[in-house]
Amino acid sequence: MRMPEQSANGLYNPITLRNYRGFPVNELIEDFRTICLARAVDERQMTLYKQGRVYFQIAGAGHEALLTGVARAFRPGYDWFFPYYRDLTLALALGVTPLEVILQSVGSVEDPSSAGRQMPAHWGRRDLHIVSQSSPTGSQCLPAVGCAEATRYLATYEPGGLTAQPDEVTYVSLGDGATSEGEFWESLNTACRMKLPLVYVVADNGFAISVPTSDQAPGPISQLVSGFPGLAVARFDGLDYFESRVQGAKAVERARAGDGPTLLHADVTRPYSHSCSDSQAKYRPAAHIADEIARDPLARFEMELIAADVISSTDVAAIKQEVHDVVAAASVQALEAQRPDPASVSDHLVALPLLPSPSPSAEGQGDPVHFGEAIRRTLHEVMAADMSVRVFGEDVADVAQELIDDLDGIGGVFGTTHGLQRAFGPDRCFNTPLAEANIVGRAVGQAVRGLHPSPEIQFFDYVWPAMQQIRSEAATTRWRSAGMFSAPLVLRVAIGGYVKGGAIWHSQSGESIFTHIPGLVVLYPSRARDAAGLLRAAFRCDDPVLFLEHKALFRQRFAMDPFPDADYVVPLGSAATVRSGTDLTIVTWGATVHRCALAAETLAEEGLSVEILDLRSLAPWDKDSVVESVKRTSRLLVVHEDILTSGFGAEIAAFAADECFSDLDAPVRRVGAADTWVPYEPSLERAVLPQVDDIADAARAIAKY
Ligand SMILES: Cc1ncc(C[n+]2csc(CCOP(=O)(O)OP(=O)(O)O)c2C)c(N)n1
Repeated sequence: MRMPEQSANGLYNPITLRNYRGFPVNELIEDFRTICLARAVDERQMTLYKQGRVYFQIAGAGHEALLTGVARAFRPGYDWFFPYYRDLTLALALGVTPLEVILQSVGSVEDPSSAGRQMPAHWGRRDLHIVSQSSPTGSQCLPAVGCAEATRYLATYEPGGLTAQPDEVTYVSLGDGATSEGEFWESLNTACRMKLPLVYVVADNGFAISVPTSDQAPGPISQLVSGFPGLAVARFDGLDYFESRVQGAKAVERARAGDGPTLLHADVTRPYSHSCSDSQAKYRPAAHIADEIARDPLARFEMELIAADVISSTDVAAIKQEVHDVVAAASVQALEAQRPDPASVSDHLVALPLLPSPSPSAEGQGDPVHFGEAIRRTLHEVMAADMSVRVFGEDVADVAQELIDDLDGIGGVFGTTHGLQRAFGPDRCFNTPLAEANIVGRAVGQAVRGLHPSPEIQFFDYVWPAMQQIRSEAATTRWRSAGMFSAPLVLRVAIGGYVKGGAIWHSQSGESIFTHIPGLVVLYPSRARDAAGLLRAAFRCDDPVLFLEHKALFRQRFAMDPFPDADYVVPLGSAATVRSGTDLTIVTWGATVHRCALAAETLAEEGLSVEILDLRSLAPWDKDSVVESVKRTSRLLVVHEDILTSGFGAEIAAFAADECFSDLDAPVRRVGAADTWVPYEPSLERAVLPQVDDIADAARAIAKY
């Protein structure tokens, strides 16, 4: 072959336009260069780690041929990518530069993926559609499904002018070990049922840190998934660039054509230890490691290209020297690059909307409506105004679409979503599998694409399977990407006890577990007016909101209000004064607001004037109103339904100890549920959850102090 010409961007482009094995040789040489580049980045980062100049390192070696081959079928900035940490070569093939990779490793503020917040190999670039990555293995699969769903919805409805290419494909990758995660299986369920344009790449390097694949599962992943209807599955040698290219192209073509998802199971190697923190010599015989090194995909590709006269060994040497120089220069530049300002660590946690306090005249004039009805009406209102809002969860739809004219439908087990499917169609209000991670994870993927999903968790007691998606995906998206991505979603969850017939798995509280999550807004209304006003506020957030709906309030007369006017929007972090008083402040929220009001009436008869603040919003919460009230009353009682130990009341009490100490004439007290589970039998439940008498007794004790 003739010597390649060096193009302006430094790539070696052959003058000849011939193909080899059906592929243009210039692409083969470009991909060979990308593989060499990835290897050079790995090696440089290992050196930097040994020199103590980066703090973590994880290699992409062994996966390079697979990823260059597969990447060829995708279009950066057009398709969408949910990679994992071993995908260095994919990132480079899509357009991430070696400098950007090393900027993240050194923790520079110039790292475009996370501004120095995330460990190395956590990819993310908005312009290339590489969605910011988290670290939990497998959790990316569900947002990837949501992203693929969003493609379809956006291309069909173009809500608010937002659109998508109808033939976009979503890429998601994971290791063989990560396929053991439930989220992977929950994602396959929906990918197949909805025939989504998704390509799964399972890079099987035989190990999950030290655990061999055979210890993970009863068979290879391509065999395990073989029963999924509509899933195309291919197992192949991921060390073979050409085969990877063929399989990648087939999968992408299938997805683009609307024929559904494909799972590519590629056998690859891991010549280096799992990461810099691992030493594989402890669990892999030397001969085994040597064998992997001998099967190096870089060497194999190189030998084939030389043997086929696609490239000469002189070209190879020149390419290796060129990428070495590029990486060395990138390394020097990254080491000199600016580090983040420690004062910025809390930037990009949330971007709360500034909402003015509504005028009292906006509180509404009409007939009072129940708490649950206020939520139902607000959902109708929000969905009518904004096509990007979609409501989904277990039983939230009305009825099978073909029966919609014959039956009334259910619309949620509490009826709060009743009529949404009828009014807005099955693409906007629909049932999901009975799988909470699936519900929230798909919402995250849709939110990242600009939609404003509103997933529902039927009972707070069943939110736990979704915890990873709430905490590790939704709540971290903005922070971990330094504001490049956000995950605006309104997660509605029915919570609480004081309902006959509930028990340990239908009556628990636990809001403090969520107020402990930076990046999550937590709202907790206690009456119809606030339910509407806070739900409206929730949809104005560009961040995830946990909207807690107390089950015992849905049909209570005392929680009824006229449905407030559309401009009644409750500012986040603003408490409501339920009752003014001078002797004692009670801070509370949710179903204990009414119980505190009853206690206050009794106490008033005894001459004690109680002020009640309903926080309504727990993250953020209204510190100013608490300080202001305690200044006047000098006494503080915090009441909540959640168990006492580590309940949110502990946070308020600690805050008061710091900020209100000089104003207090008595110790701050708390009333909460006993530190046990909520039982079924009514007298047992009464013994656990705070009652009016408990509140009154605590108030008297503080007043007497
Ligand atoms: C949910 C979760 N559990 C544990 C870990 C720690 N961890 C990081 S990588 C890894 C092994 C993953 O192996 P595999 O999926 O096969 O990918 P590979 O590293 O081999 O490419 C583990 C256990 C994690 N990041 N997330």
